[in-house]
Amino acid sequence: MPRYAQLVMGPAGSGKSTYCSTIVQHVQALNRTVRVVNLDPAAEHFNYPVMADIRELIQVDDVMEDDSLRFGPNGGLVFCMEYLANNFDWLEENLGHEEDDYILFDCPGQIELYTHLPVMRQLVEQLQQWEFRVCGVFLVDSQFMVESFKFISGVMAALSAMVSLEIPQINIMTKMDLLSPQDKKEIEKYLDPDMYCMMEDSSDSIRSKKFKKLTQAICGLIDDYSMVRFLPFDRTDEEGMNIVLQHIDFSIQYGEDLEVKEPKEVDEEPSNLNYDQIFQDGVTS
Ligand SMILES: Nc1nc2c(ncn2[C@@H]2O[C@H](COP(=O)(O)OP(=O)(O)O)[C@@H](O)[C@H]2O)c(=O)[nH]1
Ligand SMILES: [Mg+2]
Repeated sequence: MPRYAQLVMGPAGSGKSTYCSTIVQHVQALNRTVRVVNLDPAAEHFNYPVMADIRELIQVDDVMEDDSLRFGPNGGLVFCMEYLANNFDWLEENLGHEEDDYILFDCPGQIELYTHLPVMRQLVEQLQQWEFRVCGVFLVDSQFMVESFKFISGVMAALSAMVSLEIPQINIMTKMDLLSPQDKKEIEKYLDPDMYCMMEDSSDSIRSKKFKKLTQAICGLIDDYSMVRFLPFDRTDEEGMNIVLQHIDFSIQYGEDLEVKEPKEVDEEPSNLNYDQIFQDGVTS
C-alpha cells in the first residue's frame, strides 16, 4: 500500500508552516489524519504537532557556530540539508512504516534548494523508494504577485522546482485574505491561465518598451504550453481549501482505493454519488 506526501515548498515567509498547520486543522473536520515533518533546520516557530523535526538531527545555529565549518545562514542551511541526505535512516526511523500515512513535509525556503542543488531531488527519490507518492506544493505570497513582472518571477521559481523535481506539482498563492479588494480583482487574471497572454506590464514609466515586450512574450509562452497555474489559498475559506486539497489528492491518487471499496454505489449515476460521504466512510471503516 502506498503512502502519501506533500512537499511544501516556497520562498521564506511564503506561508509554508502556516499552510501545514491550517491543513492539519482542516482535515480533522473531514475525519482524516495528516501529520507534519519539519524539514526546516532554521525554523523558529510553527504551531502544528511534529512527527519528526530535523532540528533534532542538526541545527543551523550549531553549524554556523562550529569553528571548523564557519558557515553563514545560507551555507549553514544547505549543509544541514546535505547532512539530512546523508542520514536518511534518521528520517526513515521517524516516519515509521504505516500504510496509507499522509505526511506534509515543511521544507526550508532557500530557493537554491529547488533550482540547482540535488538535495530535494534526493529526498523525493528516497521517499519514492519508501513507497510514498509525492506531490510538490509550491507556495508564493499573493502580495508579491500583483504586478505582472513579479508574477513572472513567481512563475519562474515554481517552474524551477517542477523541472528539477519531476513530480506532480500544485502551485498556490497564499495570504489571499491580506489582499485589498482592488488587488483581489487584479490578481484574478493571474489565477486564470487563459489570461496570461493578455497580461501587460501596467507599471508605466520606469520600465522600457523592451522590458514590457519581454514580459508579454514570457506570459504568452507560459500560456501556450499551459505550464503553470496557481490556486488561491485563503485560510479562512474552507471551500477554497477543499479545492486545493482535492487537486493535490487527485495528483497522488489519494482516496482512489477507498472509492473502489464501495461496490454498492457502483450502479448509481455518477452525479448521485456523495464522494465526501464515501470518502469518510472509507477512512473510518
Ligand atoms: N494573514 C495571513 N497571514 C499569513 C498567512 N500565511 C502565513 N501568514 C503569515 O506570514 C508569516 C510567515 O508565515 P510562515 O508560515 O512562517 O512562512 P514560512 O517561512 O514559509 O514557513 C507569518 O507571520 C504568518 O502568520 C495567511 O494565509 N494569511
Ligand atoms: Mg516555516
